[in-house]
Amino acid sequence: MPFGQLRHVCIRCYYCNPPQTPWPSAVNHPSCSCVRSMAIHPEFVLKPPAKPTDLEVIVRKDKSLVITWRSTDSRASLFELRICYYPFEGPIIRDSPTKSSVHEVCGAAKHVLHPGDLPKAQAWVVKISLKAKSEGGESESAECQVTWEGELSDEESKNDLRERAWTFDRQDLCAFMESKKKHPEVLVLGPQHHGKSSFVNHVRRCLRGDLSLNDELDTAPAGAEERTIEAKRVSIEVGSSSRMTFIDTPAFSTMNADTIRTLQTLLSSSVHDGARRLDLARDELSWVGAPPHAMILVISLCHWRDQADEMRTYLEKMARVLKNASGGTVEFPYVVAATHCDKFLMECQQDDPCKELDKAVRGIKRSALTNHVYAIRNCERESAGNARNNKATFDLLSQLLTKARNQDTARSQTSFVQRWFRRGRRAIEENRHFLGGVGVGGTLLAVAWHCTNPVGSAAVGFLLLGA
Ligand SMILES: Nc1nc2c(ncn2[C@@H]2O[C@H](COP(=O)(O)OP(=O)(O)OP(=O)(O)O)[C@@H](O)[C@H]2O)c(=O)[nH]1
Ligand SMILES: [Mg+2]
Repeated sequence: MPFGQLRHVCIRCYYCNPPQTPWPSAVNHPSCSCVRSMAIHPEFVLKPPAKPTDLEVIVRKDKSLVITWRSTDSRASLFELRICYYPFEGPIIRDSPTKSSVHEVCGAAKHVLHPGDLPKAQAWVVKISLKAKSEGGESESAECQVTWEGELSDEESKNDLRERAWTFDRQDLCAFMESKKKHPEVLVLGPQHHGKSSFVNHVRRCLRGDLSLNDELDTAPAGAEERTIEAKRVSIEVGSSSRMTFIDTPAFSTMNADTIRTLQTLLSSSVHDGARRLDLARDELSWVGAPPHAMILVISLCHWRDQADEMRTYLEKMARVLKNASGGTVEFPYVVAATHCDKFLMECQQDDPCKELDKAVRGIKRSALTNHVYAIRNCERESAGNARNNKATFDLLSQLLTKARNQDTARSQTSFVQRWFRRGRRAIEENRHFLGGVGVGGTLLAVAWHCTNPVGSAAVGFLLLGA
């Protein structure tokens, strides 16, 4: 009998024609005469089974798919699995996939190999739909989608990274060194578990042109505990003579008055290795040592998608502090690394993941008050390289150094020293007749102390004046 049709059964007889699900007790009539009474039992109209739930896909390294689901309907005896492949950057037209296949499955899982005629190294959007089947017909279809970016072979990846690192060294690092006479120091900052330490590890692999390098910093899956609890400097050799230092910091999870003060301190003073959040919060650090040259703000695209309002407020406050660093005297150079690009694409269920990624990046640009936002996948050790990701990483670094070259983040310190120097000189001029007996050495000592330590200088000034 075709699925979905009404079945004619004896209205009274349960025993001679037992249904798959129990009938109401009123019809359990053992003493019927099957020959006489045939009717349509309303409860026995065959219905399609319920839609399968918890449809999940895992993409393995070889791009085969492990698809699992659950069915709560015992009538579902068979499942129809349809898998369609669409190109990542083309328009997704539902009815015309590049490749599609249909599988009939009895259990609740299926391992599907990547189609032999589709290049594995290319980026694909894969749509999966699943229907349960029974005598009563087909269920509604459960759907899910996975997306991944293209991959480079180990050799291609190495060559691409080394070429980019060489260009970066020759153009951006050299120009920076010429202008500042120092190796660049970059602060890496952002909320908890957004991938700050992973970003430093990733940049190190990219700058060294080797994705098989070990992690320099500890990272961990998101949990309640924060991973990085003290600032750590990682110095990365670029080419044969250049180097760049990245300073990984403990998370800045919220932007309240305290964290804003700590951030202001970080942007106006040097950060020493091992500094914990409490050390960073001490205001007197503000005027000691030169601050970093620039900052990379790390924001996860998945957090941006899931906690949009919270992230928007966070970025707006952060941008305000950065644009008014060192008491409003410095516009601190920064760019944004929008991490977890791979996870964002993999989990995207919209028809055009590429467009969704663009939309997220545009949103981050608006809130972070900069156009310099780069969608990045932090490459883990031994992971496959990707041309778009390599380009985004080096574009970010190049843009950062260009901004840093054109800004003096220590300007407020310079003006602070200059201010004290001017005051000291005025004091000397005004009290020249007292200072005559102390000599030039004493005067210089007083001025030097004056510049670095206001309390000490006041004491020496007092002594000198008294002498
Ligand atoms: N898929 C994916 N995972 C990432 C990416 N970046 C980081 N992760 C993972 O996210 C988790 C947190 O990364 P961390 O680098 O420890 O993050 P963090 O911001 O330094 O964390 P705290 O120091 O605790 O604030 C780790 O499991 C990383 O492997 C990325 O771009 N893609
Ligand atoms: Mg960390």
